[in-house]
Amino acid sequence: MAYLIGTAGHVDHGKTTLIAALTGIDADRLPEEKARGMTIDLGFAYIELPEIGRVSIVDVPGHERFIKNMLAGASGVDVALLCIAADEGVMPQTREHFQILYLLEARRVVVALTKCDLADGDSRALAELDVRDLLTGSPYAGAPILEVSAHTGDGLTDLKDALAKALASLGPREQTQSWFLPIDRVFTVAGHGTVVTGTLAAGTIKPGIEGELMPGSAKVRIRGIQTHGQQADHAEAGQRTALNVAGIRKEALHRGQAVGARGALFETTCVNVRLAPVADIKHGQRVRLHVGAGEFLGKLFLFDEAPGFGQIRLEGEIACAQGQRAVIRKYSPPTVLAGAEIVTPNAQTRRKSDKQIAGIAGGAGGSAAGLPERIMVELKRWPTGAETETICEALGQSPQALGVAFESLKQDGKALGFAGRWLDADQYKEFVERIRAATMTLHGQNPQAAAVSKNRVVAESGIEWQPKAFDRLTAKMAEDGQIELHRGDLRHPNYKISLNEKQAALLDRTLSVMKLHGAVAPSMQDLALEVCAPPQAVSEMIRLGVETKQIIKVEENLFYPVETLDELKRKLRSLPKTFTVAEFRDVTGSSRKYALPILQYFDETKITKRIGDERVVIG
Ligand SMILES: Nc1nc2c(ncn2[C@@H]2O[C@H](COP(=O)(O)OP(=O)(O)OP(=O)(O)O)[C@@H](O)[C@H]2O)c(=O)[nH]1
Ligand SMILES: [Mg+2]
Repeated sequence: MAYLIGTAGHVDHGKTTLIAALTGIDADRLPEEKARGMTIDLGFAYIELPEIGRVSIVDVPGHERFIKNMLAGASGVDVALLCIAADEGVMPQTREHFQILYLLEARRVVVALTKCDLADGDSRALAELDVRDLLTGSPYAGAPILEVSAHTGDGLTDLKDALAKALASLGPREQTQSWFLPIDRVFTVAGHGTVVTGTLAAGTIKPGIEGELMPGSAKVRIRGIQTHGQQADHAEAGQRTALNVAGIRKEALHRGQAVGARGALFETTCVNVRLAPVADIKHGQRVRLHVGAGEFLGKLFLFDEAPGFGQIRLEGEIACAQGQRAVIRKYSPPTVLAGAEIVTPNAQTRRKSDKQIAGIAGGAGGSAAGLPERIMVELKRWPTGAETETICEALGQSPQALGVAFESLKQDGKALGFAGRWLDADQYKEFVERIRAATMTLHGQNPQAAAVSKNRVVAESGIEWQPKAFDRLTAKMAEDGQIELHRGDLRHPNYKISLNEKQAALLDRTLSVMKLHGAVAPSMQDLALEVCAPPQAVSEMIRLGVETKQIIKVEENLFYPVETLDELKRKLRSLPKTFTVAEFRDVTGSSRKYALPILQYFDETKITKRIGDERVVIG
């Protein structure tokens, strides 16, 4: 398990010095930082902790002018090391950083009361009271406070233990399938090419895989990975990670972009967010959205219909992931307005769209891990089934991102898809019943038809789907024996054509005469003469016989009663193992005119099989 510790605290409160004392690493890497004795941009280190192992550290600047850089490094922090100088106590950026950590959902806080060698007992006690006040009422109320001095080394061992304990108390990180890395630094290494660094925000990553860079939508290949300054065979979420990337020039890369697995990220200019306001927010106000390692300008709009949710329309393209945490600041002065969770990364700028609002509220549960559940919630809202695109839009996900979730729902039998149209299992059951009931009703309206047309079932059942989706649905029903397909028409399995007495008698007579003729089927005229009925009436009887499955059409104008064909099948058995049409003709006492179509029908129905000029019985 990989973890990230992030420093926080007011300028000059000893963050960088403390990290150096704990790890031996000077995180101030810029010449300007060394010259000014002040952190300007993010610094990185790592620490070995008992029973935890190696843990990444991000050191942030405390000066208010560099809050933007602090925000770039503060995402994904497992344990925040909040540094407060014992001789000064809580100061403005102590509060501001603390608020940001809370909004970005840092999981634990450990407070270091720094520079204790400079403060007497009273000042230390006063500072500690200050800190307790700050923590009270927050999720970090029970955070440990440790007195330390980077100069004398006092309290450092206890601090390490407290950090280890805080990390050990964390549950496993939420598992996500798709990796992505917000980029906070870009540089080149002689002989290696372009390197991007960041805190791996989700998933795991191995050398050799491909990723997508956003914004820019470029494909990149991960040539190599470094963590904690060493080559690594993989990196995990939470780790500071350096990726040696091929396929992209350094000039095309900058902080604020992100690289990730296909489908993990969205390139977007409009996001819907769940808001956690900490100040007054005005509808239409210009804001700074801090997501990943980037700061982006845009306008914030509030949804009247979905309180607690808003939309940010950005001034340019940004990269973000569904469920990602963000901070919103005022454009000027840049004070913190709210925390945010990206609920719809690729939102549409249609404020009043019902679909979108409901989708947002449905997505309030929030994380990528809950996608199947969120699809199920969404499906319930569409009594006639939802299109894949509708669900993607409502959840703010790409079809690729939802593919796995749909597949797992299908596997579990919770949802069914028919040519891009989805139903949950209960809806499907209801649809099956509606289609069966509609089919039965239509049978009743035309009792002598063997089947009813799909179009009429569509109209009768009110399931007005595209023909392709409806076909898939009825095909599945047929597979499960819930409906019968009859040359594209539908038939209820329990339906029996009802004939009146006269019809039944005429059909019986027709069948008897047909049977007498065996394989040598009479012409319609002859049959009519023998049955003593008009040819039209006999022809109608043959149609009814076919629909009731008592007569089989072997070819155009050639019909046999089922019993006659059964008899002919029996005759097949008296033939040699392989036999010719002539041999069949002779055994049935017919002529080629009848023998050949009958054998072809037997071939089709897998009773016989043709091998060259001969046949064998297979069925
Ligand atoms: N006496 C004493 N001085 C300290 C201690 N820790 C830090 N300092 C001094 O305080 C000053 C600021 O320390 P930094 O570590 O740069 O403070 P910082 O919080 O990283 O500052 P920014 O990154 O600019 O926000 C430096 O001159 C340090 O030498 C300490 O434990 N005791
Ligand atoms: Mg510093």
